[in-house]
Amino acid sequence: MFREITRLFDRSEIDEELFEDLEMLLIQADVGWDVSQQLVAELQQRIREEHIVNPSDAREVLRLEMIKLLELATRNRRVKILQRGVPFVILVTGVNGTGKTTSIAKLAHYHKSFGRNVMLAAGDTFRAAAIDQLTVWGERIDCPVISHSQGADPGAVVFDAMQAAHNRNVDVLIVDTAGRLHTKHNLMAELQKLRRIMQKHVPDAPQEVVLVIDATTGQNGLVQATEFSKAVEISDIMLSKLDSTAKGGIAFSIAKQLGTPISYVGTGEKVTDLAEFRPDTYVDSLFFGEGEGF
Ligand SMILES: Nc1nc2c(ncn2[C@@H]2O[C@H](COP(=O)(O)OP(=O)(O)OP(=O)(O)O)[C@@H](O)[C@H]2O)c(=O)[nH]1
Ligand SMILES: [Mg+2]
Repeated sequence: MFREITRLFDRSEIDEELFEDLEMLLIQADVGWDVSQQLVAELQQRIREEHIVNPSDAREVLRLEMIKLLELATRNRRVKILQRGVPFVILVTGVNGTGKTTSIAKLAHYHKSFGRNVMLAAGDTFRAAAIDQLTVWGERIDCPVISHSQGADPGAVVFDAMQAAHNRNVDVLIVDTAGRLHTKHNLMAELQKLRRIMQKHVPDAPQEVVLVIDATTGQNGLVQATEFSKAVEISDIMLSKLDSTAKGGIAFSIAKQLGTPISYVGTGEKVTDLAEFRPDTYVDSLFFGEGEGF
């Protein structure tokens, strides 16, 4: 999709058709109607004000405007301080199937690569398979997993995990949650309960709340993100399955509408398929297929 946008500027002059096609392509690439309009309007204005006549210069302006949009949200990123002896708790949320459990394994691997002591908590007690899946990941990446049986109270799992994290000098505790609580009220109540339990041990836990959004769900991902951010304060977004979509424009809607920083991207099913999100690398990879691994 973005390659087509790049090609759009391979013409001899800037004309009205360029803007019409650009808007259409942006919308098709999941950028969303509002943000697409905004980007086209900004581009037109700068072309006028800066007397730009060369289409390739116009493309560069668009590229910079898109980076700026993503950087606005990135600026909201909180500084994270990992203190020795205090578990840094990461709560991972999201609708079912978005890639939470896989992302937890990736985050665990990421933190382990810095030499941190990582532990996982199987807070998704809804299905036995969810607990097994996390356990298998734990074995694969050599990471202890605290779990109870299916149907157990996630609060009890988190309570045990917090205690175990303290006892075993864990630096990073990552908590899985169920994505299937159907009403927003239940979801809110559950996440708030987990937070209270964590805070009995660590007053500012969870220090990171990651919302996993499946990039292939397009604008629907934005709707989910809006709902979740009403239930719990999201600190970071993980955009998963970017390898499975040719679009990727959802990042711009998220940045604009939510202002929540996208911190990570998932680019495959392996633990190593995680990258830190960088606006410039992201835009370049969309436009030119560059920036391997972001
Ligand atoms: N291609 C690709 N697949 C991914 C990525 N992240 C997760 N997946 C796949 O998406 C599917 C769902 O992933 P899970 O981690 O089980 O998702 P979940 O949110 O924990 O799902 P539930 O526990 O059922 O709510 C699995 O088949 C994963 O391998 C990614 O970045 N790229
Ligand atoms: Mg899961």
